[in-house]
Amino acid sequence: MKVAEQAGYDAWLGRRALTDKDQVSSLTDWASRIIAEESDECIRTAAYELTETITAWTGRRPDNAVPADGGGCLRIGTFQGCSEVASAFSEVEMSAVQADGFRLRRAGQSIIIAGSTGRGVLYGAFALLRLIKTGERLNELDELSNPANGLRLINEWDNVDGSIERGYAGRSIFYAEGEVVPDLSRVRDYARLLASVGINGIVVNNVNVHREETLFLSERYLPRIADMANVFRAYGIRLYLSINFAAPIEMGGLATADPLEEAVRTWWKDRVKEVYKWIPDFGGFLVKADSEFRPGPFTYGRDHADGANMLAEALAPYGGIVVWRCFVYNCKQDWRDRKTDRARAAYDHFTPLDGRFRDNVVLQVKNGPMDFQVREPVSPLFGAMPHTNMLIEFQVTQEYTGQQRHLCYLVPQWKEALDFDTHARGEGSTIKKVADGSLFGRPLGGFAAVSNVGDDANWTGHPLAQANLYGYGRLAWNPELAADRIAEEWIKQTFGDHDRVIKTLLAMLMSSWSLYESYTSPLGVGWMVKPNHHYGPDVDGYEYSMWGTYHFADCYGIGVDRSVRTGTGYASQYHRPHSERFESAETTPDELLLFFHHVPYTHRLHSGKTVIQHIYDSHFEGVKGSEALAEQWEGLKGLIDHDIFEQGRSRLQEQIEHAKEWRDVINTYFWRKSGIADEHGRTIY
Ligand code: GCV
Repeated sequence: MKVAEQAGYDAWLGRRALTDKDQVSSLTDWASRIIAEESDECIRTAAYELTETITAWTGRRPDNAVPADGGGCLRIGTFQGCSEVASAFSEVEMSAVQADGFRLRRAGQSIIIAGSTGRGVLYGAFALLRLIKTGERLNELDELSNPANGLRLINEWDNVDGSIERGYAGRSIFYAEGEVVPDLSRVRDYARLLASVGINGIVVNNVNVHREETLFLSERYLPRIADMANVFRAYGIRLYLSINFAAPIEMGGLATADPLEEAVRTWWKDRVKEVYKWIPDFGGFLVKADSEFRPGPFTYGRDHADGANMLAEALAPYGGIVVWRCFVYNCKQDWRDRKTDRARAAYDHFTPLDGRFRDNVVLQVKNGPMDFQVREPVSPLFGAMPHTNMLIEFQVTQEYTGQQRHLCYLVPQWKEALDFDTHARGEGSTIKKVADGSLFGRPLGGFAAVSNVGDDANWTGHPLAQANLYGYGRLAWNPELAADRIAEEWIKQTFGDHDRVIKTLLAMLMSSWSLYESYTSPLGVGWMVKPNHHYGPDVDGYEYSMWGTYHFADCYGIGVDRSVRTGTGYASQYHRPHSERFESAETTPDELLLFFHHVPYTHRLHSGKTVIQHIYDSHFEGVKGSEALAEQWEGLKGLIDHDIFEQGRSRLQEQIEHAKEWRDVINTYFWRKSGIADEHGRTIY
């Protein structure tokens, strides 16, 4: 069977025939004609998507004849390009639609999808299909939707040899054996998925740019990368590239990559010119510099602003941007040193540079100060650089959250970060307002996330991990959406409208993040994973954790003291009241206690339990919870696709076995380490 015909490939865009007869007959009223008169590429794509889906749903292919007798139709277009569209709205209504936004309206027998750009129309088309598929009635349809965030980016960590760094769903869909894949149809299907949730930019190669991908900026690769850009353009998505800061040396043969050196600046300008020759709407560069051994401006005594601004200057004439990552830390921490703190690094490096970045530079900051752990506080950098553009970076691929073998729906985690109030401009200074640029009045901002797809037929390995990709896009468009609403939308579109299926999957998804946390990472401690691949329990295993520097567990206690009074001082990087709250163990929330404080195992939590008892109990509860997930899934037998059912079943069985391993490894370690019984005098084992 071809991959595109296999279970899960259609994801949430499946085009099974609709079963609700009323819905089909209401569709045939207006959807039997689709009128799209403009030649804009995204509008053509929108018309195509609507036509194909409605044909599959109703069994009748819509035509494009203008209705003569006041009959209904589906009319799509922009206010400027289509007078029939414009005449359905007042001036005020039209001006409320921003660049990527859209309006959907019922007008008599017809439905109108309107935007101020073709891309907006495309998003409107996908939104209309979503409404129908989730069972909304369209009689009173009148909806305005603008994205909260200008940049809604997805980052691929794919390498040209076909591997994917932190990929858990097969090989790359973009590259194989050193080339862009000859057949781009799967890339096109990915573009559909992304556009359907509003993604408008894709970085198509790993931030760790190796020798071969450095040459993506050359004619060796640009023609095929331009082919990919063409595919994405039809879906309103601009293509970006990760670059190697040392490219002037490695590719250009220069003796230096010093950003202040004229020859280097000229070299970048020439390369940028070449890229735009091939890809006229190229988005820009993503840069990981002076981080985890990647080259950067530090080698030349320059700073991040010098490096970013040099590239920004080269891109500015073409409307390109530089996305500069803030993931920097000292990998070789000395275990005797309890003051150097990885959590501090991004803030310490970047805040002194506030105001120095050009307007077409945007800093990409991971949601937490460390690295996508199952539980971290938010990065304090978000409230600390009012004169700098910023993107929030999430990790959809589940590196530290079960690697798509365990179920972990991450939208609740992301929501918690986005709703966090930095207090940078008083109460209400939430991170979502920093990211969208509104808090500090910044011209650029938005979301970026590391993708979780590979060439597995169902894209994400675990069939339920698709919900994270879907949820990321929906949240980037509208961070106000509730996590359960997003999950329900996804379930209905992917699995249909069977009540038991919806309720069961919703309950499974919504409980999964805290469940995963319960047996892997007690009280914010994190990092207790096997080295390099980061899967499975190993308390001292993480490759940069020299003698436990990531949790400092000894026979007296556990946790990292990040207070100002006695620790690393990290707590002070937050505005008040958080800096005060995190300063003391008494006022730090339980789930972050060990992130901020080193406490004895007998320390009593707000929950009333001691730390050691919490570790012990939560690991047992985690196993029970995993067993419960598998039972819930069993109840879906016969109600969902057989292959998907079997895929889910085997992942959930694996989750139970691994949760047991986590329980036994972690509890045994701490029982031995602490040498104490639990609070009831029982031996902990
Ligand atoms: C792409 C973590 C991951 C790396 C990743 C890095 C980053 O360290 O383990 O695989 O590199 O984050 O975000 O740059």
